[in-house]
Amino acid sequence: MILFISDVHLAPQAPVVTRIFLDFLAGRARSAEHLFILGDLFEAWPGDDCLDQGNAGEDSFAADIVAALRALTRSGVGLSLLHGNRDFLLGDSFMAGCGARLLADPHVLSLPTWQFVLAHGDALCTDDRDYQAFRALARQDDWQSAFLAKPLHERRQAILALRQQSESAKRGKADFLMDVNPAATDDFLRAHGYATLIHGHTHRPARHDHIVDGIHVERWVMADWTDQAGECLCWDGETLTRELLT
Ligand SMILES: [Mn+2]
Repeated sequence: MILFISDVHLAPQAPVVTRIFLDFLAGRARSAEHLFILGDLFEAWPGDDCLDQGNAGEDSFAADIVAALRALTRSGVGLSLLHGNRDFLLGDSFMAGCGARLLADPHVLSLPTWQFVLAHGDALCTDDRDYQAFRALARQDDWQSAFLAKPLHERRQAILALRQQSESAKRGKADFLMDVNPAATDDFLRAHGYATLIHGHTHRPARHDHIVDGIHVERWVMADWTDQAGECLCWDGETLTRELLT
């Protein structure tokens, strides 16, 4: 059985979500062959050096999450992650610490009985030009090395400022800007062999039916996690099922 989760948005300020996530790792996730995390596991990620001793500050939040993921992979569960728009700086040290594999976004997942394509989902929100411009910039090696060269506290500040900007911009944004673009999505499904798409990012959980070139393609959008509940998708080899996690 394979499990998918997305948009957990872990943060020290969200203890209930953290508790639901840690329970999930120690419980439900243990019966899976593999867990796929489709981006935005963390609300923010300033760089893997936040895990270094001495940098953790007063709490060891990030290190505790790594330890819990490590315990999962040590128990024999495979773990793969995609970057989200919040945690695209998750790097090699984080992956090694967890025993996880970083996947390119999108990732084609070919299973014996079905073909999936996994994505965070932000790349399909092409109507939001401002965001796409930032995404293109921030995914460049030059930009990332320059950013990571700044002191950790400066990076944390910069991320906070960016979040505030984006929150206030969001309030003025039309609804469609924050969802996937239909034509871009159809092109994407066509380019990936009409595989079942699973993504998160939009926080609009649903199962959409697309007809592309006369072919029926399913698109599953995963929920973000809140203080009320988290969500995983379970593939048992035949069907996908949503499971509520509390
Ligand atoms: Mn996102």
